[in-house]
Amino acid sequence: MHRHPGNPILTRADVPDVPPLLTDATSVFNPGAVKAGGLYVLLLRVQARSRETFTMVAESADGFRFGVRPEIVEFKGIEAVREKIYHIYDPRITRLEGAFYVMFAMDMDGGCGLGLARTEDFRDFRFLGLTSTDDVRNGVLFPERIGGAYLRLERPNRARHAGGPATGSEIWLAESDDLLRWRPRGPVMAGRFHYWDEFIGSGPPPIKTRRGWLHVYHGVATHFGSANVYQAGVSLLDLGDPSRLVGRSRGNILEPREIYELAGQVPNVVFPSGMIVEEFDAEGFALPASPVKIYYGAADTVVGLAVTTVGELLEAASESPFDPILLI
Ligand code: BMA
Repeated sequence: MHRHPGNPILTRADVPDVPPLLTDATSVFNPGAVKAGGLYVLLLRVQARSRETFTMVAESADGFRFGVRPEIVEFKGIEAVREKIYHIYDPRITRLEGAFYVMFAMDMDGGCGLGLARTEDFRDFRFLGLTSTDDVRNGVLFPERIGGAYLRLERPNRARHAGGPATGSEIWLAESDDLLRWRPRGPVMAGRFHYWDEFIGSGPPPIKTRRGWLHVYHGVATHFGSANVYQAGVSLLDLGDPSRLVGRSRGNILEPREIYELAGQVPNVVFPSGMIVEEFDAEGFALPASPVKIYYGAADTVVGLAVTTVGELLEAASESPFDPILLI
């Protein structure tokens, strides 16, 4: 991955005030991304000095100079959820059957849930429902039905860093008939303990290529004394049965190195959450030569952009793993 020279492409200074809820924003990070009507659109996770979390929309004609709209996204209908929702965050955007679906984490007393909203224009957002029953995060929808079912990757939260929030070391595939009720199908990949990706979670929604579903994920190394290090990696899932892992990068493809990744609210974090692939063939497969833009949160404080191509990601996903047993 190659960092954009203008990084970080969004900082708190780019976030307009939306009084009374948001003035002098603290941080902006972990954006969902999509290209819609020729414009690059980001859904931003913005934190205020109250540490309340807001979702805001940013737009750009070139993919790196973004303007943030001076409004807070309202997910209409979310008031139907009976439980108190503390935070809505880390939105992932999937274009599916002509609309945009946004899947996000919802922190509630019972743990983290996955909420789903739909929009056609990034102005009006309709909350469709809480789509999980267990503690789970990093839900990403596939952009089409496979074998008749809607599919998503999700990360059950069954572990915890010392003193940190619940996390997990397995990514699962789940299926649904209506996008609202999901059934787990089985594990897709597991963390590789002692190495870079001990705890894992999906990044942006998968991209269809002729070789399989290209899946960028984050991995957390927890074996350092004072910090957990969040990095990005890539794996490849079988086209017809995405529960089958067919490739995985041995090392990470992006790790905290720049000062804005090493220092901030949560140091040593790159967290990929949005990916835009520019070129597809007539049947909807991403072209190997296509440029790819990956938007990521850096140190839970700013937004970074890293670029590559589909071909480079496929190559990285074909590296041999350290141990075939770990390539489940
Ligand atoms: C994860 C999530 C992300 C966050 C990351 C680093 O568990 O909460 O939203 O960016 O930790 O703090």
